Amino acid sequence: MKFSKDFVFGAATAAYQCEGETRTHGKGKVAWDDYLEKGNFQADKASDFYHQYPVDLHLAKQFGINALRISIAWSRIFPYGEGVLNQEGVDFYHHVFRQCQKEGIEPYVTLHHFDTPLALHERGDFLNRETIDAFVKYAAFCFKEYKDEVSYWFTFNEVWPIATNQYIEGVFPPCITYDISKAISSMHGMMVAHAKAVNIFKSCGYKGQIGIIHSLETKYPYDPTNTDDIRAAKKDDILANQFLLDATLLGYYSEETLHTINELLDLNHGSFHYDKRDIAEMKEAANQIDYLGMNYYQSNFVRYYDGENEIVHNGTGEKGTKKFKLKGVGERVIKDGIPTTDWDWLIYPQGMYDMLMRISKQYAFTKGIYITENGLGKKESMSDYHIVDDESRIDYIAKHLTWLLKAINEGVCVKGYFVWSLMDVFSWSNGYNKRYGLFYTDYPTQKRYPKASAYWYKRVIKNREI
Ligand code: BGP
Repeated sequence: MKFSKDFVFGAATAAYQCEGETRTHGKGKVAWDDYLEKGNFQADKASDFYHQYPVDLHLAKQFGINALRISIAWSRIFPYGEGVLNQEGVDFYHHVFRQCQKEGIEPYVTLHHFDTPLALHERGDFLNRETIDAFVKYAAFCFKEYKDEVSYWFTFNEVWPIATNQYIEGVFPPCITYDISKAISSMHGMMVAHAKAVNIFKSCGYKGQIGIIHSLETKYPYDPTNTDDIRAAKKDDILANQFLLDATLLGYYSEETLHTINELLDLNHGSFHYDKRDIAEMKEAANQIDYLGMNYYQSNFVRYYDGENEIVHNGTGEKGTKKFKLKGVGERVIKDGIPTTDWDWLIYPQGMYDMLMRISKQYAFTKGIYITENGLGKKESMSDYHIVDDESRIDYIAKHLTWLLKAINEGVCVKGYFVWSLMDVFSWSNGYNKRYGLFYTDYPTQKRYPKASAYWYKRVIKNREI
């Protein structure tokens, strides 16, 4: 049971989480800038990728990693989202991509990773059709500008987490809570923007490939013999997974999906309207995408819940503080015997396999899936001898790769796997004490130190087996 020679082993990053220089070199603001200023941590300098990228790319290369997920910061290119162009930002990514070429690293580039320019965010983000139009122009610009340097594109990173964190859980700006209508409409807005970008990419005949990334968590009934729990898990799945899988892979929302979404909206006095032309655009894109990106960290066990909304975010790593009870959907609970991280994320590698099998069966999707993020977030420190012995991360990744290989052996077309993250980076709602990197970032000096997991991953890549 080995990974094939052409299986891609990579690592992932995102612009806002690693670059730093958030307000300099002509970069326009994003909503996070002001929001974080009121809190306990900032995204400057993050991992200083803006200056350290040659170091990071070289390290990746030395450790056998030949593919890297990078995102372009939209507001570094268009400071206000549209109109004025910041040439310095355009050039920065040329430098990064050329350095990738020099090191023999394939960049997998995401256009939107949680960082809509502030000017558009303030006008409603993806609830406003103007943002869709601006995104499509920005995407078209990047396709053309970087056509000789980038062959693998992703339109969006994690549509559901953006929607739920902005409009249901309230932990991403604009920090609105329990507004299901806004969450659904913003997901639809992003899916239309994705579809339009894909269709433009294809109509221009670029040589590269394109897809989108979803965060997919398998939803299991807490008690598999209890019909109420089964229904709760199904509803959670439709809201967080199936709505987006339908839009991406079918190009329309199935009757089952719409039925549950409307039921949920009725209960919350909300509504969802869309234009028929959106569906035509989505269908065209569904036929044309080249692959699906799947981020996988955890799964959920869902129990029937009849009460009001109550969501508590664990943003500090104090185990057992997270709560998720969503009115009309259910309650996500910890299940005995299943380990959790300090942030209460359930470690359940089988959930990755179950989701891969489900996508291939339900949607008969054979074009190829990349696991675009998977990894373990933990509190870590480095010994005096610069050693970070992250056995639990190795164990986490090894178990996920084992289930991944099982899915491949059973016929699912998985083309690659990216560890989140290459080096330690800034974590959106957790700051700097949650580390994921294969390389330890010593933030005061910005030096990188390979963790035990980096050496282990290097062996896996070389031997093509776990
Ligand atoms: C994904 C995001 C990443 C990254 C990761 C870990 O949802 O795409 O940007 O942040 O999760 O999340 P966190 O940093 O909240 O632990």
